[in-house]
Amino acid sequence: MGIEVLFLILAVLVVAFGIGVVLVNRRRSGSALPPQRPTARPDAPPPRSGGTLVEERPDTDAVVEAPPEVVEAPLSLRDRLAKARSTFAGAIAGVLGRTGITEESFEDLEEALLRADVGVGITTELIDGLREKVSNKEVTEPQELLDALAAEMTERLAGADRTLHFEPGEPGSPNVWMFVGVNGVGKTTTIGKLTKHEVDGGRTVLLAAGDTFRAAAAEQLTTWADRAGVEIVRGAEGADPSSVIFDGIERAAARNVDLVMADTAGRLHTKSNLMEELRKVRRVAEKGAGRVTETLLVIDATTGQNGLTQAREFREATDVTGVVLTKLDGSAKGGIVFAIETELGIPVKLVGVGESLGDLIDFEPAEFVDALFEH
Ligand SMILES: Nc1nc2c(ncn2[C@@H]2O[C@H](COP(=O)(O)OP(=O)(O)OP(=O)(O)O)[C@@H](O)[C@H]2O)c(=O)[nH]1
Ligand SMILES: [Mg+2]
Repeated sequence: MGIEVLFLILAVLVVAFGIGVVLVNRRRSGSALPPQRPTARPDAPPPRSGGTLVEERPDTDAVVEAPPEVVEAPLSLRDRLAKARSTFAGAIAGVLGRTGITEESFEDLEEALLRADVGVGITTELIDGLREKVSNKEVTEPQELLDALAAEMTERLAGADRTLHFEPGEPGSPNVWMFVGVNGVGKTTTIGKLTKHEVDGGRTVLLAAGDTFRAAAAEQLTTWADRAGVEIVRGAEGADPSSVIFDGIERAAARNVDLVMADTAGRLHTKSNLMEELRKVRRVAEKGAGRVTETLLVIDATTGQNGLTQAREFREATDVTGVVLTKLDGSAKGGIVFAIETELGIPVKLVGVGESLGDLIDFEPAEFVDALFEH
C-alpha cells in the first residue's frame, strides 16, 4: 500500500516535470544560437593580489559559477533583434496594408532604412533598385516588394570572408587575435565569450591583458579567463600595453598554446597619441614568436553611423581584418552592418546579442536580414 502511494506520487512528479520542460522548449524553439547559460557578470571579479606578471589558471578552479542543471534553450535571433525589427515593422505594415505598390510604399521603406542607419547612399541605391523592378513589372505585389528588398540586402552582404583566420603552424608560434575599439563597446566581453567558444572547440588559448589603463580591466579579463579555464598574462597598472602583449605571446609560445587573445584599452579614435600606441602594439606583437592573424574592431551597434567614423580611423591605425558588432540586441540601428561592409569593405564576422557567454554568434547575412523582415 505504502509503496503504491509512493509510486503514484513519483509518477505525478515525472509527468508534471515533463510538461514543464516541453512548455519551456516550445516557447523558446526555433533558435540557431548556441545554448546559453546564465553567468556571473564580468564586472564583479574575485579579489586578486596584484604585482605578478603571469598568473596560472589551473583547470581545477576554472569555473566561477557552477553551471545550472537545467540548460534553458536560448532566445532566437528574431527575438534578440526585436528592437532592430521594430524599426522595419511600421514600414512593413504600411506596405502590406495597401492593395498595390504606391509612392508611399517606397517612402515607408526609405524612412525605415534611414532610421536603421543603413546610410543615405545605400538606401538611395536600394530604393532606386526597387523602383526599377516595379517599373519594369518584375515586382507587382506588396509582399514581392519586401521580398525583393530583403533579397537585395542579403545579396549586398554575400561573398565576404567571415571566417576568423587561424593559421596552424609550428608549435611555439601562436596565432594572435587583437581586439580594438573605443571605450565600452564590448571588447573584453567579446574576448571572454570567444575564448570559451575556442576552448570548447579544442584550441588552447591564453589571454593577454593589454588594457593596462585601469586595474579593473585586468580583473575583468581574469574573471573570463577563470571561466574558460585559461591562463592570463597581465601587467602592472600603467605598464606598456605592447610589452604585456609581447610577454603573453612569448608565454603562449613557450607552452605551445594555439591562440593568444589580446585585449587593449578602449580609446577614442580621435586621439592621435592613443592610435599611435595601437600601431606600436601591433608592431611589437608581430616581433616575437606569434603571428597576428586577426585584428578585430569591436563596434557598438547602438552608436549607428558613428561606428563608421570609428572604423575608418581604426583601419587607418591598424590593419583591421574584421568587425565584431556588439549590443545588436539593444539596437534599432542594425543597418550599420551595410554601411561598414559596403562603404569600408570590412567584413562583420561576429555579432553580440547579449551579455552572457552564449551571446556571441557568427554573422549570417540571410539569417540577419530575415530576422529584420519577419512579420
Ligand atoms: N546587451 C549587450 N551588452 C553587451 C554586449 N557586449 C558587451 N556588452 C556589455 O557592454 C558593457 C561593456 O563591455 P566591456 O566588454 O567591458 O567593453 P570594453 O570595450 O572592454 O570596455 P573598455 O575596456 O572600458 O573600453 C558590459 O556591461 C557588457 O556586458 C552585447 O552584445 N549586448
Ligand atoms: Mg575592456
